[in-house]
Amino acid sequence: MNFIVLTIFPKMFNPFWEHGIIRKAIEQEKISVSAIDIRDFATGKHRSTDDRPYGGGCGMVMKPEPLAAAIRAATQEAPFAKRILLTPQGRRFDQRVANELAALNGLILICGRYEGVDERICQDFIDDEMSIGDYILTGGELAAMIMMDALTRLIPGVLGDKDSAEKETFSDSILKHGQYTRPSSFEGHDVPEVLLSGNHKDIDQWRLETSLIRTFLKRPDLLENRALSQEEIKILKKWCIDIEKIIHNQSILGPGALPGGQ
Ligand code: 4GY
Repeated sequence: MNFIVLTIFPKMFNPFWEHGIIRKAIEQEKISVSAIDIRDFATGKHRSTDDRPYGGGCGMVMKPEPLAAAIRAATQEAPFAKRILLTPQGRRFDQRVANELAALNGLILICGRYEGVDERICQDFIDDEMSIGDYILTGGELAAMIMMDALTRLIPGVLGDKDSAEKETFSDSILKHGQYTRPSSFEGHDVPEVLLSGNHKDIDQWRLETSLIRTFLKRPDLLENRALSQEEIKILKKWCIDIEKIIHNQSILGPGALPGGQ
């Protein structure tokens, strides 16, 4: 995947590109990255990239000419890349969209600043608008990094094989189970015994069950929008039966009849 970012702050991307998995992906040529400084395409004595809004009002607007020239230069470098403007007005970026975009071979990520970019850029020079969430940043740069980060880890060979297998089973719609490492007892809290058992069938079952219950408790919206597997339906039904048993016993015997009742 070829990422080209257009920004007035190209140096913001250096620390991001120089660390961890992203750095490794660049070194192994799984991705290539470059930043184009929009100011390089600005003309005039001050090389300004912003100007006052027509109609008045506070703040500045990103001028169209330097941005258009920068987008043209990027398109020449990567003719088939999709041109995306980062803005809260865009389509919401989530794991599903990430999976979709990770299959592309190039993205030109356009980072606005000030109060926004001239509307004519949005109309004629971009293919899509994307938002990373309903909040307003001071510029699109952090949003571009978030997209590159989420996309890079989906590219085959960037994470270990073990990780990618896991990605398929859970991916976009269920929360991850709890994870533990040594020591097996930490400040009075023990690692669940099944994880020490060495029984991989039991471990997989435990992981699926805890993933499901977590998702049900913390993010039920994710389950509602999910095509459940046979295995998952089985687990959910088992909980239903267990809960119904508890209610049934209470209604027949009454709470006072149970041990611990008064
Ligand atoms: N949210 N998702 C976002 C953003 C900053 C003014 C246009 C977001 O993607 N980008 O808040 N971007 C604005 C700042 C110009 C971009």
